[in-house]
Amino acid sequence: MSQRTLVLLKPDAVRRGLVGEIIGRIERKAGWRITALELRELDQETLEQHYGEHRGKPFYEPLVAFMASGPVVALVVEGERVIEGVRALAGPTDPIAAAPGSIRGDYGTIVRENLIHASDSEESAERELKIFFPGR
Ligand code: 3AN
Repeated sequence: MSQRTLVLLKPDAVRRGLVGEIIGRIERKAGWRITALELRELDQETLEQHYGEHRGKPFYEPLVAFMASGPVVALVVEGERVIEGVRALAGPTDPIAAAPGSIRGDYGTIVRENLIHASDSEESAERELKIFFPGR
């Protein structure tokens, strides 16, 4: 089942020079394709749309501030079961609990600064792709 997903390489990944490493892992999965890619700073409106479900949670304000602290790399990735697959490459939210071999498990220590966002379902992917790549 070919799908599309939204991937964001967060400001920590860009600052730490891990963009190539992370994109390389995605590119090396057989048959997946990057169909859009952009380095950009996220404004408050985009972040509020993207993280709206977390509004009111204690980590929301610091999360939005972190995501606005520097450029991110936004990508559209297409391919077989890519939604589940990029989530598996990323590992769980808490990088300390993430298995070595996953992106978060290999490079992260802090829950907020966990390097990568990837849509978690077909519904989320559709919603998030409209926010970041309207018209695609
Ligand atoms: P995931 O990105 O693994 O799907 P979500 O959607 O639950 O995780 O959370 C979105 C982002 O919010 C996470 N990637 C992380 O940066 C941040 N976050 C989630 N839970 C916490 C927490 N308990 N403390 C600090 N930041 C958090």
